[in-house]
Amino acid sequence: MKATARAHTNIALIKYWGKKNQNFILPYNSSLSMTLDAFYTDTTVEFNEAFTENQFFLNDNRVNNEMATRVFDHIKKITTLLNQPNLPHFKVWSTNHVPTAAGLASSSSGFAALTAATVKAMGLELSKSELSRLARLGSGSATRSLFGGFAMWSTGNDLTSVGSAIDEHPEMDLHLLAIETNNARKKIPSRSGMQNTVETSAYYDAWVEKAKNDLDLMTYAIKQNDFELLGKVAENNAMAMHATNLAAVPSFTYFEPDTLIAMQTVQELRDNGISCYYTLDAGPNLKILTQSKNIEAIKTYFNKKLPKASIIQATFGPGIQYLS
Ligand code: 2P0
Repeated sequence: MKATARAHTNIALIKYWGKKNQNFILPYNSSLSMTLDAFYTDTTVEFNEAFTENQFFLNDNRVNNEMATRVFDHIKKITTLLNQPNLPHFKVWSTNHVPTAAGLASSSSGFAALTAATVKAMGLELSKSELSRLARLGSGSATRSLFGGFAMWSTGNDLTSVGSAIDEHPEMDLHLLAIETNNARKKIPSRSGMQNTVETSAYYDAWVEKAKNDLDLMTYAIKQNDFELLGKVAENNAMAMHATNLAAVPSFTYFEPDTLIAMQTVQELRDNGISCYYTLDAGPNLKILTQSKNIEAIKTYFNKKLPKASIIQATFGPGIQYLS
């Protein structure tokens, strides 16, 4: 009863920001993402009668904190929902191939890989959609990491709010450059940040309405293979999400001084005829969306403007994979 799964992280182009149900992790709005090749998590789960306790190892180190509790709770939820509540103790080994420098959250790849490895170790085979529903109970963004290319997570109820593939093998020439200007742990976790915004921001309802419209535009851009439209909609959607935070009580932001410099740098590049757009999540590091021909020019310009920043490149990654 042992299995290993690999899941890649994803970057949301239409953001998930706020839950209508916190127990079941049901979002107010549907979201859409790009799965990334450069960043992934490998997770092995083993159930064994010989084990006397549950254990979690992250990057080869035994972990015994609230992160381990979240992992154990997730496995217990899965075994209960799949009607096998009396399995033996288990061990989980997880390796994150998500460089800290990328400033990307590993909870999307982490809970997708954990879910797939747990179900396979139980000897069961579920569809990606069924796995996505279970992954959601661990972390919302994990729903999308079961799928490669462009993926979507629909709002709905416990059974219908799942991820799906929009295009697992997109033709679009699309690359992401993660600009790391700050590698400190984020001050406001996304879970509490989004909840505060739902409860107090005067702009929250407007955000939900806008996210719906942006999703339609983004789906159209993908179908038309229109990079310019995709970039514009992604950038505008990210800024709208961050605007809801500024209007929360108390107000908060993930922007740092270098975030604003990086945004200005993207604008300067555009003014110079180099097509690129940005998005950013619950942290200060900008992610640039661009196409092959512009990558070197963007790197060179950023090296001048923000010489201390490290830049990591990615493009489309695959959906869930089983390594054993
Ligand atoms: C996203 N983020 O769509 C958005 C954009 C951050 C900003 O999903 O509470 O770790 O575990 O469901 O998935 C980060 O939130 O939150 C996130 P939970 P999660 O990618």
